[in-house]
Amino acid sequence: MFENLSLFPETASRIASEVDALTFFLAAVSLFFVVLIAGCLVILSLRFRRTRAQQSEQIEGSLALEALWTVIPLIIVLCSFGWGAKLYYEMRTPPKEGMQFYVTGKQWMWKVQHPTGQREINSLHVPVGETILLTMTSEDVIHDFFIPAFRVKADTVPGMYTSMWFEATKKGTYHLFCAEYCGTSHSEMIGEVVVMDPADYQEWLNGQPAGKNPIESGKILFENLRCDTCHAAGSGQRGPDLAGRFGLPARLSDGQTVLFDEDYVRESILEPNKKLSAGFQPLMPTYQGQVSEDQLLHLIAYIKSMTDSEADSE
Ligand code: HEC
Ligand SMILES: [Cu+2]
Repeated sequence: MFENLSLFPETASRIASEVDALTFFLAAVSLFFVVLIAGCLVILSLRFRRTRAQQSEQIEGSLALEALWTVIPLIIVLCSFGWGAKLYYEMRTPPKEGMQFYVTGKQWMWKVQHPTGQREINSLHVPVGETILLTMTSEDVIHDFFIPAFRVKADTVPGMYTSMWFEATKKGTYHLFCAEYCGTSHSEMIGEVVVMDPADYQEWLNGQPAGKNPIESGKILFENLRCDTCHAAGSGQRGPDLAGRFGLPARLSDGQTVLFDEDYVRESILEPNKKLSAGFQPLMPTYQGQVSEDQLLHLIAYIKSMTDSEADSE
């Protein structure tokens, strides 16, 4: 009966209980001081009210007191900061290994693609106990992907990628919300996250039209768009070798270095001349308007998957 009335969302991911512990700590500290200060206020007002004509003793200065109410709050605040920073770092640093999902926000729906290629809209099926990595973007305006039961939430921003990760610990169906006002039907941009046994998840996947997985789709695009004419493996090509580059620094012609990540690949495809790769001419044509957000994600997935050994054997 109170299912929809709960004051607190369910706790269904590995990070959730840690987030809650910090929340409760902050709430407890606040409550303690609220009670202390309000209590003192009431008691002292009663005790020293005018009609009783009782005078309190004036304290002109006390080093001990000053030190005490400086040091104690300082320690509490530093503890909260340290704890919060540690947790934030943990939430913001995706593990290296995990199942890579892609999420695209669009007025007003969530589009999801599974590592094996299956797609769904406004729902996300995941196996319990696995690390789920989400690479997210938006096709129009800023949205925000929010799963309260997992205590995870991140903006999806047009023109760039954000990432998020979680590990679901409890089977069940949970709310998925858009938490950034994004237009008329923002309130309908909702969905559900279904956490299943790995075997059930596999069965669910088998029941969905699979198509190609993002890496395969990316490989085909890479050939169809003729990227391979300039980016074939080995040196001496018109364009730089892309294999084994992902996640490493890339040198630019103006001497700067940038991280070879999702955003850099995206920009290289849409605005190739904005950041020139060191030692190369601005020969690459722009693909602006020719590739969709989905296709960009696929190209990125493929470039990410290219390893040196694979390129050598080709
Ligand atoms: C006509 C040849 C040509 C084609 C076709 C081409 N590129 Fe390029 N690409 C280049 C050159 C030259 C550079 C280096 C200069 C620059 O940064 O613009 C480059 C740079 C890049 C970079 C940055 C690499 C680095 O080392 O910093 C990426 C990523 C990239 N291309 C991806 C693609 C993708 C994906 C396609 C197909 C959609 C493609 N390219 C099509 C010539 C090409
Ligand atoms: Cu939205």
